[in-house]
Amino acid sequence: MEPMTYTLPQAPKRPVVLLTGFGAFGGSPVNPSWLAVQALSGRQIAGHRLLAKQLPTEFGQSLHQLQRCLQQYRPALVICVGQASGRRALSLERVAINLNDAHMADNAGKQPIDCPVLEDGPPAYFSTLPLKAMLTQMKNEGLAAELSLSAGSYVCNQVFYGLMHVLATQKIFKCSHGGFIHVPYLPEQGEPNMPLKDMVRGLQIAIRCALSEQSK
Ligand code: PCA
Repeated sequence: MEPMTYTLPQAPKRPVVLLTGFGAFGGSPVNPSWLAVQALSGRQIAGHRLLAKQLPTEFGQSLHQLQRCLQQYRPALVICVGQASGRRALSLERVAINLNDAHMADNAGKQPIDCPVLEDGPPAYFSTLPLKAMLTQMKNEGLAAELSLSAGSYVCNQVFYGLMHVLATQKIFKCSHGGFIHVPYLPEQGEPNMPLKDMVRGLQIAIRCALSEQSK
């Protein structure tokens, strides 16, 4: 007689929080945005599984890879993270603009000047993260944090704009929220800077806060 085979009922998959960071660029050997999100990959917060993906610092490719991740994981929450030299605080970005205007070539040698991210896209999108609540909680925890009105016009803004466009226009993401956070340099990269552990702590606060607002 054939042995009976039992299949265990599949545990329901946990909803995903997608975190992205960028690969190194501009001559620096590291990018703190990747180190910070990587440190959180695989952890769980409020019943969600955190998943970190690295995007290349390249116009076009970065957005294609993000779009592929969005389709594959259908995250409930997306926080894209990038490095911003010159900033001394975790910068909670409010607005993504439909403009690529690169002050230097990206890692593939491309330097778009005054081009839209998306032909016929709206001029801008707002973050759908609860930025003010996140800011308050980060400050209460003793972290340097600020709201920012511009994510620039380089690869980070392009990814931020592309993310918000997908979330705004695709039905499957109508309950998903997303946005962008810039982190300062690490101490070994120069001034001003922030230790990696503070970046990681700030992101954990951001995720917890966004998930608790979403569940209201
Ligand atoms: N910072 C750049 C691109 C990649 C990154 O980490 C930016 O602010 O556009």
